[in-house]
Amino acid sequence: MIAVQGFDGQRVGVLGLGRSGLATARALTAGGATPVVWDDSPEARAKAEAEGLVPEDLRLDKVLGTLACLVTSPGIPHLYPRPHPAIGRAMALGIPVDNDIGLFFRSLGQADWAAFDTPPKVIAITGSNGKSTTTALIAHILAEAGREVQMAGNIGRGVLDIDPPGEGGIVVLELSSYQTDLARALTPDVAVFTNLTPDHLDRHAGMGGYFAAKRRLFAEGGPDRAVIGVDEAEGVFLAGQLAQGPMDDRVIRISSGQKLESFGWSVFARKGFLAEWRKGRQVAACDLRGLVGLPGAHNHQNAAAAWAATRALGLAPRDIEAALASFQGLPHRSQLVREIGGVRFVNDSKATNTDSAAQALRAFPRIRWIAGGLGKDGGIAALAPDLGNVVKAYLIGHSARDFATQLGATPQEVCDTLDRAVARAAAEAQPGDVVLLAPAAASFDQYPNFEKRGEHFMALVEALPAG
Ligand code: UMA
Repeated sequence: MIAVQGFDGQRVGVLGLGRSGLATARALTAGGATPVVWDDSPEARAKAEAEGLVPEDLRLDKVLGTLACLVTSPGIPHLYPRPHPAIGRAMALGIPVDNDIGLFFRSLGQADWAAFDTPPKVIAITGSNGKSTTTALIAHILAEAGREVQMAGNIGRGVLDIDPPGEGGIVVLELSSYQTDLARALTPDVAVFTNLTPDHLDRHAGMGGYFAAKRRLFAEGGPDRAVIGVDEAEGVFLAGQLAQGPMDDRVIRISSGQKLESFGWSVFARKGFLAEWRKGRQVAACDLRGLVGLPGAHNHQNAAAAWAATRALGLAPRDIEAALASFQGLPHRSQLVREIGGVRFVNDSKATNTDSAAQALRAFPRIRWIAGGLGKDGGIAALAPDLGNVVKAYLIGHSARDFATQLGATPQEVCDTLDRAVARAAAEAQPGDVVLLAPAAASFDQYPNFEKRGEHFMALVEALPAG
């Protein structure tokens, strides 16, 4: 773990005792501070007590008044739609409010780094879509190249939970807008902005606040290199604002679809090929078609971001290319489960909304599409332009009949359960087809979460007879 520096002998509040909160409490103790912990859930408090932590109600002024700082968890609002009562009171009392990301950046550097030839580096990834895949891909490429690498942040591990990095070690952090919005220190060596589409707007009071939260990762004096997706207006603005001119190669522009040839440094993917350009000439290229862990244009953007970030750390194109080929993808995201007689079975259970389902539907040519669950507002109406590759839909869950109506002329069958949908799709699939679970709906009508739905799909596919 990273021992938190700067609070030795002081009391520090920790609000929220999930993954980030518990890791923060341990890291504060390791740094000589006394964590004063609170969670609104009695179960979470009991779990913390079992670890030897002593909850105190952080909503009370008499407790808040004893703190040097209040550290809050990303899932707890500090501004919008309204601050959690403890945070609102702390702000009114003038007590600094921070999060684990701020503590991490303030505590990472160690005196003994001065003796290292290669000090540790931090790569931080933010953006609306593709963050987790890009983070995992960067970590995979670095590990394959023999670097000591650790992954943390929004990808599921509290940042203070990692081991102190050694000589040449690299920390790859996925950062959500909840995390970048508040952190009082944000100083990665390389920062990546994948793309921007509306998300979490209630927490940021709209799109302006959402972009401002992500932009904090690139504040003046921030990263040595900024990798910026320029397929939306916000990315174009950010790249233009950070670069001193188009040839400034501290900014690496990336795109999926655009040719970016007249910049200091750029990496772009078009029609399944990746190209890297530097100062007006092409310096590397890579064929992305056939990469099993990275199907579809959205994954090619992730590949461009990971290529740029690892090139910024000095890796050679041939090493990156080899690692792209061995990347297996993340569970439940375009995950190839099995191929039987020329039919591929792909688990994209994470596609819980129409945006992510659309990306999956564009990624494969002939799709037997398993969809449904607890549909969102508007159902699948927004997917009408993306149904061209669907040979037939197999509909499950609460929304099966609504989705059937919205599909209109697309061949379809209401199967109700995943068991039946997998059996029917497998029986009807022809060589070259992809049986794709991309539900465009939440799982909660039939499963506790999307992971359990994806695991059930994988178990059903594994149980199918071979060829
Ligand atoms: N809590 C309160 N009061 C409240 C709200 C919550 O006390 O008003 C308590 C809950 O009872 C719970 C704790 O706060 O015990 C949960 O805190 P949290 O929601 O911040 O969850 P953590 O377990 O600390 O996980 C967080 C991130 N969660 C969120 O951002 C919601 C994890 O990202 C991250 O992996 C983890 O820190 C480690 O860094 C998850 C996520 O859903 C994957 N992220 C969102 C997303 O990807 O869309 C942003």
